[in-house]
Amino acid sequence: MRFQRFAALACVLAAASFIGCGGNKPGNGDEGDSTATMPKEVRIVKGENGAPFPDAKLQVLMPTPNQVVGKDCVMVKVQLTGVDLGTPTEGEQSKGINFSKDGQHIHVIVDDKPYMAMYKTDSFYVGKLSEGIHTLRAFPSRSWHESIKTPGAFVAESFYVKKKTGEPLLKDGAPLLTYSRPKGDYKGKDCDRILLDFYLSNAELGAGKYGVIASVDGQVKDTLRQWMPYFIEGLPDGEHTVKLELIGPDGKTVPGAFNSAERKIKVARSEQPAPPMAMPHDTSAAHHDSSAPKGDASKQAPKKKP
Ligand SMILES: [Cu+2]
Repeated sequence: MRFQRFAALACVLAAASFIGCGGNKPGNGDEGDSTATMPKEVRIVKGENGAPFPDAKLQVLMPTPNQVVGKDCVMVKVQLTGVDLGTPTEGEQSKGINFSKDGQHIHVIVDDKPYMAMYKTDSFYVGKLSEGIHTLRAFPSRSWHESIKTPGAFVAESFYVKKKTGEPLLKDGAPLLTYSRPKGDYKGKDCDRILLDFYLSNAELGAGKYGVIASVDGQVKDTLRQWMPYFIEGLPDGEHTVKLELIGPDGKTVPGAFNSAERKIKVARSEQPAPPMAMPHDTSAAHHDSSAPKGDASKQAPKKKP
């Protein structure tokens, strides 16, 4: 009874927003300096791969592939090895980019929505879903939201809510692009280098091979030919649309429900991330990446992020 009440509450809260890892690193008190340097040109620059997690392996225990979930409020359980959830990734403080003070987490994506951040392996409610088929994708992330690209760390599956209706959007062996970052709101110095990161399945990037076209506000900025993190620099304050599109060796968009994806993000240099010590743990909506409850959603309300 008690569990059900908690579960229902968590579900309502989770459903209220597909909230995500869009927070900001703790402020250091001098972010105001960056307002003086207004960006001149938007550009995408190559980043570097974070230290590997060679043993990372993710399995989704619930829902199982093609499971018909009896309730519209869906709970996800996973098993993750090779990555310690909730611990900082070494080097996060030195990168000068947004990171979650809650540490390493899993990006959980339902259908084509922005990801939600999962900090424990069980009892994670992904919200109230419509009847019929849905797609779940998940992969672990460093604390600065760079995906862990170890083979075996990515899961994509279909499941159903209440009724086994609808066609699967995932095709076995077909090239699949999974948009991860950027997402949400960026404030203060986090605005200067914004991580662009994606997951790729069944496709190899390279000259004469597949590519990912990255556009910002409708303008193509680059065709990315390496599967690695990039940074968007020079984005002026305001709302922006970032689009990633998988193209084949022929230059055409690869068919598939998820191979062209876009997100709106908000950049506000003048807004300061909340000071890290200003509020008790787990109540902030502003300064860290808690799109969702850390672990047991039945006990902790998710933090809303756009
Ligand atoms: Cu993240």
